[in-house]
Amino acid sequence: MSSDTSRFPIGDHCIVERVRTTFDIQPVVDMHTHLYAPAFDRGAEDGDERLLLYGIDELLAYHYFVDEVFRVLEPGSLTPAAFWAMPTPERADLVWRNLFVERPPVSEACVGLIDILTSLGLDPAEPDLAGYRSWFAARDIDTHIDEVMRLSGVERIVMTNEPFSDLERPRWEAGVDPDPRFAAVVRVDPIVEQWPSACERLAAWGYDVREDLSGQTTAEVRRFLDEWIERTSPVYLACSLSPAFRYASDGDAPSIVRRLFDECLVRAAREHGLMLALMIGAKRAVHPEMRLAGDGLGRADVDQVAALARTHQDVTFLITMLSRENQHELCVAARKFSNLLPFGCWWYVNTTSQIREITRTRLELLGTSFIPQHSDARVLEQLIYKWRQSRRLIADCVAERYVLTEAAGARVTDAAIKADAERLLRGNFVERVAGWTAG
Ligand code: FIX
Ligand code: ZN
Repeated sequence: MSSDTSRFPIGDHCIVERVRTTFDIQPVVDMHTHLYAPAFDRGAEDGDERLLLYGIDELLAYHYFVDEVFRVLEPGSLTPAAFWAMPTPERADLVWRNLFVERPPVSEACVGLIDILTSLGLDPAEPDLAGYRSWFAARDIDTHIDEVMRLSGVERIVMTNEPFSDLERPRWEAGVDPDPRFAAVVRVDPIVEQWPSACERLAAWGYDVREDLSGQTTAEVRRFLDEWIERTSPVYLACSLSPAFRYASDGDAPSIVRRLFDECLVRAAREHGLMLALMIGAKRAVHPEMRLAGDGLGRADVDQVAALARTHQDVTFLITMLSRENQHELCVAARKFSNLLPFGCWWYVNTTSQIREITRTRLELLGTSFIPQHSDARVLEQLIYKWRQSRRLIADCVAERYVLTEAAGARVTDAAIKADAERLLRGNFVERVAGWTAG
C-alpha cells in the first residue's frame, strides 16, 4: 500500500475504478448555481445586462479571477475603480494575459478554465482571446446549454432567484417561460441581513410593514414570500447569513431576526412544504471597491443553526458554511438534528484540498446522508470543470470508505455503489423536493 497518506488507503484497490466509473456517469442535480434559463434574457438588446452569463469574456470576468489578477499586477498600476471602468472584453484580456499567458495557470479557477477550453475542443494555449471569441459567438445558446449539461453530466440546474434584484425582478414581472432544464429558488437575504432597507423596499412595493415588526408586518412579509413562491414555484427557499448571524432571543423578547425566521421564513417553508437553505459565513464587502470579488468569510456559530433545527424539527434546513473551521461542528450538529442537511463545499472551501477534507469528515460522521456538492457556477461553462473535479474527489473519498468497509469484511456490490452515487449526486436533494420533475 502506498506510503502517501493523501491516497490512504485508496491505493490501487480494484473497487476504486468501479466507484470512479459509477460517479463519472451518474446524472447530477446541481442544487445551487447563479445560472439562469435563457428565457430571462429574451428580448434583451445589445448592451443590456444579461442574467445568463456564458462565453470566454464572462468566464474570465468571473470574480474569482478579479481577486487573483490584482495579486499579480504591478502594485498601484491599476485601481479597482479603473478596472471596473474597463469594458468586459478588456478586463478579460487583462486576466488572460496576466494569469494564463505570462505564468502557468495554477489556481483552482485557472486550472478550471483550462479544463473548460480543452473539454470544448479548444486549444488552451492561445496568446489572445480572438479565436475563443469567434468560437463562442457562433454558438446557439440553447444547443450550447445542452452540450455543457451533457459534458458536465448535469441533469438539472437550480437557479438563485432574487426578488430584491432590480435586474431580475422585472424579468419575472414581465413573465418568464419555464425551462425544464432549470429550477427556481426564492433567495431573500435582504429580509434577514438588511431588514431596515428591505422593510423600506417592501413598503414601497405596497406591503404594510414596519421596521419594528409591529402591526401586520410579519403577515405582510409572509404575503410577499407567498406571492414569490406562487410566481416562481421554487424547489426551496434560501438566505445567506453573515458569520454574526444570531437566532437567539434578546432576553425574553424574541429578536427581530428570530421573529423574521419563526413567523416568516420558516413558516413559509413549512406551509409550502419547502426546505429552507441557509448559507452561512459570508462577510459581504470586506473590500467594497472589488465589488462581487470583495466578499470575505468568517467563522459562524453553529449553535445558532442547532437552535433553529431544535425549534423547528418539522422543517428541513439545507446548510452550507463558508468557514473551514465550521465544517466538523456542522457535521456533529447534523448528527444531533436529522433535519439539518449539510450541502456543498461552498466558494472558498470549493478547492481540491477542502473538498477532500470536508467530504471525508462528512462520510465518517454522516455516512451518505448529506449533499456533497453544488457548483455555485456563475458562468455556464463552469459546470464542466466544477463537476469533473468534484465527481472525482467525491468518488475517491467514497472509495476510501468502501476499501475500509471491505477490509472489515463486508462486500460492496456494484448496485450498492450505483445507489450511493445516485443518492449523493441527486437523490438526497430531489427526494426532499415535493413534486420534483426531473426536468
Ligand atoms: O451567496 C452566494 O450564493 C455566493 O455563492 C455568492 O455570493 C458568491 O459570489 C459566489 O458565487 C461564490 O462562489
Ligand atoms: Zn452562490
